[in-house]
Amino acid sequence: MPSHKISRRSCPAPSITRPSPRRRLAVRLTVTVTACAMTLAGTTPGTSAAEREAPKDTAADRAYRDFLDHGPDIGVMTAAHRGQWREAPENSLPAMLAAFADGAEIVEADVRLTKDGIPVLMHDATVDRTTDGTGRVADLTYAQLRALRLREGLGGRQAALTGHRVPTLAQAMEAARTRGLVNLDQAWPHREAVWRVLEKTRTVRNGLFKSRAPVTEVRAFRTRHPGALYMHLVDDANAASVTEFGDDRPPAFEVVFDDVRDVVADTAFVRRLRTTSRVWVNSMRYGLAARYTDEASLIAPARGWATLIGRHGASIVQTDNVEALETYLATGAAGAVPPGAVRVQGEDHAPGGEGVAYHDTDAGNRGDGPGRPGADVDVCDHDGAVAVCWMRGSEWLTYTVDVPRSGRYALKVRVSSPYAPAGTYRVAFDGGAPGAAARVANTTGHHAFALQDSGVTRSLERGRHTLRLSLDADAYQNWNLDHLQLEPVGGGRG
Ligand SMILES: [Ca+2]
Ligand SMILES: [Ca+2]
Ligand SMILES: [Ca+2]
Repeated sequence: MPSHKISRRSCPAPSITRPSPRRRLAVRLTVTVTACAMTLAGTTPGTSAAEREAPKDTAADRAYRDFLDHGPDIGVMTAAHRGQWREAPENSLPAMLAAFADGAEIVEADVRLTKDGIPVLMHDATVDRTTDGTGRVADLTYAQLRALRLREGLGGRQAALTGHRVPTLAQAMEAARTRGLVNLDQAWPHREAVWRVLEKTRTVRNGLFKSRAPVTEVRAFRTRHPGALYMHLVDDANAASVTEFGDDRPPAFEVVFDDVRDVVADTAFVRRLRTTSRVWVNSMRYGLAARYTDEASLIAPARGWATLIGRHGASIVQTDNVEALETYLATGAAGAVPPGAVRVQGEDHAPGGEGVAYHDTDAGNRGDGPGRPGADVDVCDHDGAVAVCWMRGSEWLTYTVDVPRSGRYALKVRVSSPYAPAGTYRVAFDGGAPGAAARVANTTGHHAFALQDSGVTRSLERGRHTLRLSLDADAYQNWNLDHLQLEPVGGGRG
């Protein structure tokens, strides 16, 4: 892991309540400097014992207080879906630690019981997708589960194996104790076993229960465990449960709507929730908050996070893009093109038809995305990421690129694929010969886009260029192309 992340981990989030998303950057930076200074001081021989032992206000303390704060000026909290699965396997300890280090106040984790009753982190009912084993979690002892290795990212049969193991809930809670909250998804059916783990690990204030169970059932649990943090899930089917809570509403509601006309998406409804509680929304996929998604936010925040926060009252956003959401909350921008770089969308190929602007192996657009009228290029809409899909051997695409200043550029491609190998392509500039084959790495999902180095660098004069990307005919090809990006190397001076 890059060193800047390690240093951020030792620099807690701000202790001041963030007044508005846009002011977070200033607050964060100030506190980061102070906290880093404190960390350094702590390792200096001259520091007094009293200073070293003074009780610290941890990131988890602040997340706990923020979670219970529903005032009008509260900042938006970030929840990391299954942890930072782009850096380590989903629901693994390093994925959880990376999410906290990258600024998440809450990490979502899925809790299941092993055959011998140990709560562990695992999303699916079986271990097949995310490990090198097979079978149901409920049919495996913890010892059997512990022998398995987790696969990278979101897993899948072709995802590489890592050295990481399935964590117990106890291990996860220990890891979270000073760092933040853990959203205990799928834990409700075995909530008493989970509660015992929280008590044993002294992390009652870190564990966030959630359910959409009948209010009487929720009330019984909260009466039994008054210290438990609880969030109630509401959609149009159980919106009335909000009223059933009476004066004893939980500190958060998770609001799920597949259409902006849903009752729970109504601004008046959400405003009422906000008087007593935080409002949690999910931006990972279409249908969780209409079409407001992470990927849509990366194209324009108004298509996602900005509208969820501004119009739909979100004060907690669960995301698959922690760093991008943190950047948005701090600066108001998301998915920006790096300084000096040029980005071309995969679907925005040069004008002209088959054999001129592109070669596609089948007629028409096989995807569900907005292709160009009359063009055969296949375009898909992956939860807001519009990408060329159904990419097959021998196909090629031509792009027009306006280079802002002369210099040397490195080509990166934002791609996705659940396969390994996923495919190979070659790049030619201005009608020249194609270069060496570049490999597309497995991103562990068609919907899991990542910016990858192509290995291609090229000196380009300021002005218009053509770039042709062609897929080797004799290689397996099954990947999606969101965009291409030329980034200046060494400042891009010409
Ligand atoms: Ca086609
Ligand atoms: Ca195709
Ligand atoms: Ca695109």
